[in-house]
Amino acid sequence: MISKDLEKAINEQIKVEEQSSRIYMAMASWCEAEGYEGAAKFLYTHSDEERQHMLKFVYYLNDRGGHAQLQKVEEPDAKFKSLGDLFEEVMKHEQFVSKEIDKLVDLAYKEKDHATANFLQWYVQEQIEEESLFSSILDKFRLAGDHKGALYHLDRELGQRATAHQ
Ligand code: OFO
Repeated sequence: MISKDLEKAINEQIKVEEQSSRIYMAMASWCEAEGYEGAAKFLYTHSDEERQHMLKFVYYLNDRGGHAQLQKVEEPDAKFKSLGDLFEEVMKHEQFVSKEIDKLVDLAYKEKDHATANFLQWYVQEQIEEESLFSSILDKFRLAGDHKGALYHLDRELGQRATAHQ
C-alpha cells in the first residue's frame, strides 16, 4: 500500500505529465500552422509519449492501492517566436520534469518504498534520454540560426525522427 504522501506526489506528477502532453500538442499545432510539418509530426508523437508517461503513473498508483486523480491543468502557450525558440522551451521543460522525478525518487526513499523507487527508475532513464535528445536537437538549431535552408533540413530531419520512432 502506497503512503498518502507518495500518492499525493504521484498525483502531482500525473498532472505534470498531462501538462507536458498538452504543451507539446500546442507546440505541434503551432508548427503545423507555420508550415513546419516535420517538427509538427515529431511533437505530436512526443505529446502521445507524454500521455503514456501519465498513464503509466495512473496504472501504478491504482495498482498500489492509491487513487490516481486528474487535476486542473493550465492552458499551454500557443505562440512562439521561432522554431529554435520553441525547442529552447522544450529543453527547459524537460529539465523541470527531471527535477520533479528526482524529488519523487527522494520521497520514495524517505518513505522506504523501494517498489516505488524501483518503478521510478524507468522515468529517471527516460529523462536522461529526453534531455540528451533535445540537447542534440537544440545544438542544431543554434547552429542553424535564421538560415532558412538549414531550418528546412532540420524540419525534415525531425519528421524522419518521428517516423522512425513510431
Ligand atoms: Fe514525461 O518525459 Fe518528457 O516530460
